[in-house]
Parts: sequence; structure tokens; C-alpha cells
Amino acid sequence: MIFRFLLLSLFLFLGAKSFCAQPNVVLFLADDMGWMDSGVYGSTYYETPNIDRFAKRAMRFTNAYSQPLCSPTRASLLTGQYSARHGITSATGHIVPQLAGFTALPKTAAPTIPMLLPESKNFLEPSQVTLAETLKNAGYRTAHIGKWHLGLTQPYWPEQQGFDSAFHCHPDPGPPGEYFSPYGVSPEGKATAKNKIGTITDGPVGEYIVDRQAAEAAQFIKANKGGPFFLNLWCYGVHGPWGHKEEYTKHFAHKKDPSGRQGNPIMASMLKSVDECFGRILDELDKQGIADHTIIIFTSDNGGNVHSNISSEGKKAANENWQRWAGNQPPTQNTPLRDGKGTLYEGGTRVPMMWSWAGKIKAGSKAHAVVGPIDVYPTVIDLLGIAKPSQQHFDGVSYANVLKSEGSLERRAYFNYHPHAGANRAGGVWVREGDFKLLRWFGNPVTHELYNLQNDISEVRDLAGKMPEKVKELDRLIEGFLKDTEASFPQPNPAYQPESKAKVADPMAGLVPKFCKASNVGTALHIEAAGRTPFLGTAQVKMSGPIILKIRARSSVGGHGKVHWRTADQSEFPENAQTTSFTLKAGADWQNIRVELPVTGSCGTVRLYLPADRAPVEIQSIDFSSPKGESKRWSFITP
Ligand SMILES: [Ca+2]
Repeated sequence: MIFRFLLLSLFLFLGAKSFCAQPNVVLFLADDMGWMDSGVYGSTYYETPNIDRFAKRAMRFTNAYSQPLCSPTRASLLTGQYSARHGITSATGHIVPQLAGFTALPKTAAPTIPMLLPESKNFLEPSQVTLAETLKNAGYRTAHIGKWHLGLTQPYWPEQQGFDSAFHCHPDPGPPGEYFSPYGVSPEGKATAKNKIGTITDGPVGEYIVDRQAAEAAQFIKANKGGPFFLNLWCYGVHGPWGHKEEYTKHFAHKKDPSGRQGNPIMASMLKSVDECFGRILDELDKQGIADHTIIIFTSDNGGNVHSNISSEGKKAANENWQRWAGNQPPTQNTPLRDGKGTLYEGGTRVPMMWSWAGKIKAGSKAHAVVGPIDVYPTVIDLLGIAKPSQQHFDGVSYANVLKSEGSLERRAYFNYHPHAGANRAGGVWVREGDFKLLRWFGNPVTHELYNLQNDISEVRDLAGKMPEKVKELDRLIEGFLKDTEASFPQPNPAYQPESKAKVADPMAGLVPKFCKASNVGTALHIEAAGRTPFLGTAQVKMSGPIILKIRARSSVGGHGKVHWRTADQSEFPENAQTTSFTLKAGADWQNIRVELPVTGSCGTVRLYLPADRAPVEIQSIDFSSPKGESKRWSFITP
């Protein structure tokens, strides 16, 4: 009798304990999935039924941000800090970690380099008290599954940052085995490009790593259904080397996007796999009866990739497959957002973000608060009633009140920092306050762009010239941000010596006007036609293709222009070949025109034909760049 009484007490005690157990947390992070890359966010091409059904039980954010690249976002999610503070400012989490005491900003640079440029930290500092550590200290079982990208060597692995178990491998900008088993990961040794080291084990031949991630996650959920647990699933899709299931790809190859925006069947196939992985996690939570007792977060680590694989140059084997299915298409299109991954424009930083928690977060709701990866950690622990670890500095704030529909997020401004833009280019930082976004480009001199995202989400109307007071006001916020985070931001190189004074004095150096008159008026270059086919010629675009040309121009009547090139080994411009056209719209606003030049091999001479036959064309800048980081830029704005 006493025994039965004790047993009953024990049962009641355990029952009460499991009833009171903290809710579980699932953080699902997609790789390189853009803001427009799911049905619920507006894609009419990709098929994401699981993400879409999740939205029906979640709160969906319309103004959620990431950093422009993966490692910085990942570090911000786990630390609650801006990249300017944690120091991982670029996608360098797979590179050999720096030695202790390294400083991000060099003290000197060669006289040919105009700016001192900071170096990204290649690892997450072990002294950071991560979200995983805080949850583990609160009694959670913690698992990391997938891409880590926050440190190449063992001292910087997830097991050292609060994860009880981890399924991962290094180096890890992408998955092992080109997405398919055998993955060829060794448990021990030195990680190199050819030698993957980590805890990922082979599955059946041909197993797809994203499916395996789902299986690992389901197993973890089942094993820890009594909770509480933290599942950190960082999906390998949709990133290079673009391994995809051809049976899915075939389906999308026959599909047309009714909106005409997207149409890459490889991306669509890979997104379908990511969606299935997420769906399998939702199903497992349902199956174990714990879905309502789990906070689920879905987001991405940076904006959609619009620059990879746009020509057949480069990795031949990968590209043959890419070419077969996707031609010269980039992975995705972020329209209406400008640009993509790796840039500070909205296409690079605005991402999907959804949260669900049954009974606490209103199902099928939408939030417009400006939030980012820095806020996830403080928000999660606030929802769970776990105290902030006192030794951790937080830049992010909790928006639990937004999630619980109890209030709004009281934060004046949100920042995004990316001090890298290719070799010899300094990158920038932006601040968002309300609808306004000010970009500050590091350089000598510093330049600005100002947009009102409320009516210009595509960032085509730069208001910096029209609203100098607003620029000043927001730039003061940026100044405060750089100081507060102790950012190592680019500085003018005191040793810089321009090659020759003449080159500095003449912003047109290297540009030859033909059939036109070009005059530099200090704020722009004015091109007036003096013949039928006015163009600017240059032999200074000495870089290998593919090349991106960016022109900032305007014209009162607009029209069509084109770019014609010959390569270094061609003596003539090929007739009716090697041209790409572009459109300059009529109007008084400055337009940022982006032209992709599928140059094969090394570029020789370029002719930039301008629609100046009916009215002058004004140009503020011309900027050629290659994915390798080479660049040639002309700016006609006098500092
Ligand atoms: Ca990424």
C-alpha cells in the first residue's frame, strides 16, 4: 500500500514536472534563401507548401533582416550582437582561424591601396555565451545539425559553444559530398578543402544531405520528446555547389512563373528539398504530440544569390549541369528588392522570418517591426523567462511583446554593417529608422545613399541630394553605432599615393568619348551626341568575365543603350555578338542600372553606347567589377 502510494506520488511528481517543462525551441535557418523565395512571401514559381502551411500558424515578419553574408548572421543569432561587435564581418568561418591578438584593421597598407580595410574574424570567440549555452544552462538538451561556418578547427566547433550533440563538417561554406552521400567526412584530422572533418557519417549511396538533416532532426526530437530541447537546424540548402534532385528539377523545368520573375529549376528543386526538411520537422513534432509546446522560428542567413553561375566560366563540371537546367540564370531573383546576397541593399539583407508558439503567438498574423538576427537570442530567452547571462553583451532586444501582440518594438534604429566590397573596396553600413534607410559607403570621401522604403522598396530613388538634413541626422546614428560597437571600420590609408596627379585630376582618365561631347560638370558627366552612335570607349576594364557593369545615370527622354566588348585576344569587335543592352528610363531621378556582361576570358576593350541622340545623358558613376573582386570605377561627383 505504502509502495503504491509512493509510486502514485512519484507518478504525480513526474507528471507535474513534464507538464511544467519549458517549451522546446526549434530554430530553422535556410542558407541563401531570399525574401521572395517562398509562396507565402510572394513567389509564384517556387513550391514551398510546408513553409506556407507553417505561416498559417505563425507570425510572419515583413521587415526582418540578416547580415549580407552567412557567417556574420550565424554569429549574430548565437550571440545577440551586431557583426561590428562580434567581429565576424564576412563569410570566412571556413578559413584558418587567426592567432590570438590579431587586430582586424591593419595599421599600414601599400601606397597603391586607398583605404585600410578590416579583416573579418574567422571564428566565433569561445568566450561568447551563446544562445545554446544559455539554454543548456537552463536545462535544455541542445543539438546543432548542419552548416556551422563559425570556425574551422575543433576549439571553435558547436560542441564547444553549448551544443550537446552536433552533426556537421568542415570546411563548411557548403555541404560535403556535393550534397550526396558518400559525403566522405573523417571524424579526425586536419580540415582542408580536400579533407572534410566532422561528425557527418555516410548514408546510403545517393542520400541527399538535406533529407539526412531532416532524419537527424526527427531522431533528436523523438529521443528528447520529454523536453525541453533546443534544435538548431542550419540547412545546407540552397547554396553551392548546387546539388539537386533531378526528379524535382525536371518538374520545374516545365514550369513557367506567371509573374515572369523567377525561373531557375535548380533553385526551385533545392528549395523544395529545404521545404520538405522543414515539413518533416513539423510532422515529427506533431507525431510526438509536442508541436504546441514548441517555439518554432524559421529564417534565412542572407538574401537571395543573384550573382553565381551567370556564365559558363569557372567550375566546368558543376556548370555543365547548371547550364543544362538553368542556362546563364543566377540562382534566384529578388525583385522587387534591389541586388542580392553580399550587398547592403534590401535584396542582400531582407529575409523571411516567422515564429510560432501555440496559444501565445497569434496564428496567421503579420508584423512589420524591423527585426534582425541580433534579436533572436534575447527574444527566445525572454519568452522562456530565462535571465540574460550577465557577462554577455547584447545589441539585440527582445520583441516578445510583438510576438504576443502586447505592444510594439521600441527601438529607434536598426543597423547593418558590411565593411567589405571586394578587393580595394571598402563596403559600408546602413541605418534604418522608420521608413528611411541611409547607406554610408566607407571611402575617401565617404558617400551616402538615402531611400524611403515605404514608397521605394526597390531603392531606385536616392534622396541623399534632396534631403541633406535627413542624411546628417541619420549619419549621426551611424557614427554612434560605430563607436558603440567599437567597429574596426575602413580608414583612409595615410600612406596612399595616387599613381599620378593627372589621374586624380581627371576623373575621365581612360574613357574616350566617340561621336559625342563629354563634359565633366562636377556633379556628373554630361554626354551630348555628336554623331549617330555616341559611345564611351575604354581599354581599362582589364578583368576576366563575367563582369557586372553598374551605371548611375539619368536622361529626360531615356532610351536604349548597349555595351559591346572584345576580349584581350580578339583584334576586332565581333559583329552582332558580345553585346548586352540596357534601358535608361526617362525622368529626373538618378537610376542605378545594372548590366551583366557574360564576357568569356579576359576583357580587352569596352564600348558603352548611350541613348544620347535626343537629349543629353548624365552619368554620376560607371563601375565595372568581376566576381573575383577586380574593379574599375569612374565617379564624376566632385567631393
Ligand atoms: Ca548564406
